[in-house]
Amino acid sequence: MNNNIDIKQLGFNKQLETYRSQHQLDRFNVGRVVKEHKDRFLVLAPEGEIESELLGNLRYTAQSRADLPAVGDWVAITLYDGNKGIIHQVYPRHSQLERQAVGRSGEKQLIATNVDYGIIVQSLNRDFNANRIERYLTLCHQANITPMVVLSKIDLLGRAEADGMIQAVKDRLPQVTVLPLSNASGEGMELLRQEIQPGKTYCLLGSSGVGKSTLINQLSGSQRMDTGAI
Ligand SMILES: Nc1nc2c(ncn2[C@@H]2O[C@H](COP(=O)(O)OP(=O)(O)OP(=O)(O)O)[C@@H](O)[C@H]2O)c(=O)[nH]1
Ligand SMILES: [Mg+2]
Repeated sequence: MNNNIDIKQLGFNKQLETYRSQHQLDRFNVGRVVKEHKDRFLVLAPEGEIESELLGNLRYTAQSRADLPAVGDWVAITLYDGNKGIIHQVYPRHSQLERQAVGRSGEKQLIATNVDYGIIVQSLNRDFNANRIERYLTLCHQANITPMVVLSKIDLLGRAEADGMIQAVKDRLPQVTVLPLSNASGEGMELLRQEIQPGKTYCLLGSSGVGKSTLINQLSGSQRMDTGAI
């Protein structure tokens, strides 16, 4: 179905290639986890979409959830039956996005790994909350992810009011790229497109209703990964 996947476009870089040869992982196939459901992982590899399971040993030797594959991970796999795979090893991660799990275990829940940029989406309508942006910035910082801020729904405000809010966010976050846009009118979309680089992984962060899914639909054709609301 999805053959000829170019893993370089998915983010497989020189560093990972070097790791692969230095750790004798050339004897395995390589792919990236894009979906996780219970004990099953969907892996994109040059051979296609591979329905994968964990090698038993990997599960038994894992000390915590963080040792098991998550969405975004590069994995060493063996293939069988054309589109099935066994995951033997997880490549080292350069970033790790997690949240505190609900319940008393207190264990961190892994949301996504190897994300390069976190796009913090905040709508400029009445739900706007500058402190919430700060919390997502902290999350990105802890995860080793470069943040960007998208201010959505600028069409719902008058020009002067929108400009004032946008400027206030820019003044408060001088180090961060801040992009105002409207999914409704398309204004600002081109500037966001120009920010998006091939071979990089982006993750949208933001509350329910701010326009993340709508934005993903608009950006079709570029690298993307929907990891749900945090
Ligand atoms: N006016 C206006 N409406 C928008 C804009 N972006 C999204 N919406 C609307 O806002 C609503 C919520 O958008 P979604 O894309 O579903 O929001 P979401 O962030 O994916 O929400 P969750 O999936 O619940 O986390 C939808 O009705 C969209 O049509 C925008 O820029 N302007
Ligand atoms: Mg959504």
